[in-house]
Amino acid sequence: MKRAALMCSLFAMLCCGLAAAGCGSSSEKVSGQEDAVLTSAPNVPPPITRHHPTKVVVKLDTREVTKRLADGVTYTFWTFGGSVPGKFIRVREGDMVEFHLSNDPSSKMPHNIDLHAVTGPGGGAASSFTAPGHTSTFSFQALNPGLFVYHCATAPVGMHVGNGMSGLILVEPKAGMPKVDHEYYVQQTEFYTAGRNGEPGLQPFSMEKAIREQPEYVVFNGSVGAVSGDNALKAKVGETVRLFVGNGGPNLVSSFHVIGEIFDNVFGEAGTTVTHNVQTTLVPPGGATIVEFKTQVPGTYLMVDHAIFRAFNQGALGMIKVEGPEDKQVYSGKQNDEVYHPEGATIQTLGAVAPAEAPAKDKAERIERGKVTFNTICAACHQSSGLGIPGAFPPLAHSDFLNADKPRAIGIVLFGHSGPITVNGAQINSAMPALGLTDEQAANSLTYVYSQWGNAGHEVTPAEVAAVRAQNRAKK
Ligand code: HEC
Ligand SMILES: [Cu+2]
Repeated sequence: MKRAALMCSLFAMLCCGLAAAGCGSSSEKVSGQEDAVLTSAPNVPPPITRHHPTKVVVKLDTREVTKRLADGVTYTFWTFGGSVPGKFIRVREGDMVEFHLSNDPSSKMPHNIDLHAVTGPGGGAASSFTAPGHTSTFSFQALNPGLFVYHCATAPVGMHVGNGMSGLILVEPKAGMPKVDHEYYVQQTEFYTAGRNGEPGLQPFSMEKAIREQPEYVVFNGSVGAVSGDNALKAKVGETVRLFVGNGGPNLVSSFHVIGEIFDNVFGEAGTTVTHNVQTTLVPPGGATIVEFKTQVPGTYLMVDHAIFRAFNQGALGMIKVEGPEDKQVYSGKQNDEVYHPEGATIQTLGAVAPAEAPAKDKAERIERGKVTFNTICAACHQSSGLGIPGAFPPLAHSDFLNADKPRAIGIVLFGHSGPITVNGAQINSAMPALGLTDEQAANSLTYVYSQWGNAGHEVTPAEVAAVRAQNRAKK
């Protein structure tokens, strides 16, 4: 907490003063080439010791992997490099970055990358759009120093980000960063599972909860407990700690706080202005911060989103274990390794579901309501025209597949579908997630779809949806 030497501004030595017309465009000569060292959270690649810009080759892949989200709960994460958050990338201001994005052949979805460190359209998104089994290459110069979020920007963007596709890239200033004893990578993200928090099993993504910004999980480094217990961050008394903190969102602003510590330095929004003696700092989705502190008192410090139900009920809780001699003057209380008792990794389930919407009274009302559901949920993939996107999302317009089998279509809307199907003569082998719709919503959206674009005009009733749901339950 005491102001140490590192307190003076990390980025203050930059060229970015008012008069620096050249700020952001590097006049230094780029020489040499190296491969970027990429690390998984909470690890950070080693500091850059070069005094000149170079060509840095970054090789990152996208993979869809099913892993633990919380105890007893699994999730199919879409990842950069196999885990959430994506690999940490570290370059120097002025570096020429040659980016190779590979999409694993086993992926169901195309992916791309938008790096907020890029100056150029889409942050690289269009240039890096990559089908499964392909690699895209593009280059950019890291003009501005700072800590930047990167994320996937493939439609539906919210779903790619919400499934875990975000990470951090640090562009070190020319003058480098002051040495600290520990650097760690912490990224907050939320997950919108169809099942309630703690509901066991493989949980599908809920587009509806994501649109309403009501996550079931808010976590650091990809899962509940990822930075706790044996995986806690570690430091010794008297050491300096720098946290590179990102927020992948997709929706929530983090009120980042370490219980029992005061940040000596905060590079707010990961820019160049340093603030001292900060308790809690805001990290917006798609934004980052750098915080630094010196430890003085041993114990376990909880890292939280101070929107506190997220910490104790949804998973936004990590630990920093500080070991070493006590300093009774700074803190004289009874020391205990468990200062706070988190109320458990998972989580109480409370009360009733939102009251059900009154059922549509006739087919016309069903179509009208179904249009709303379609446009808020289905159109992200199938497009509001119903034409889909060739190779990624099948058409619902004039769909022979849809019109041929009503119960099958109901099943797809309720439970999702993966694996090859043929729609109007074109094969598609992709995945539609289970969307967690109510019977009423499923009935209305399908009735709308059937009423449009030359389709068969069927009405789908909630009773028919309920029957498909019951049949599916019986099969299990
Ligand atoms: C996240 C993207 C996504 C969303 C959202 C989505 N779908 Fe799909 N849907 C797909 C994909 C991908 C397939 C093909 C699945 C496969 O290849 O096995 C598909 C297949 C289908 C099919 C069968 C194929 C066809 O063209 O007839 C129907 C019917 C369907 N979706 C209806 C809906 C409805 C209705 C909604 C909204 C309630 C919806 N989908 C929301 C991606 C999506
Ligand atoms: Cu993606």
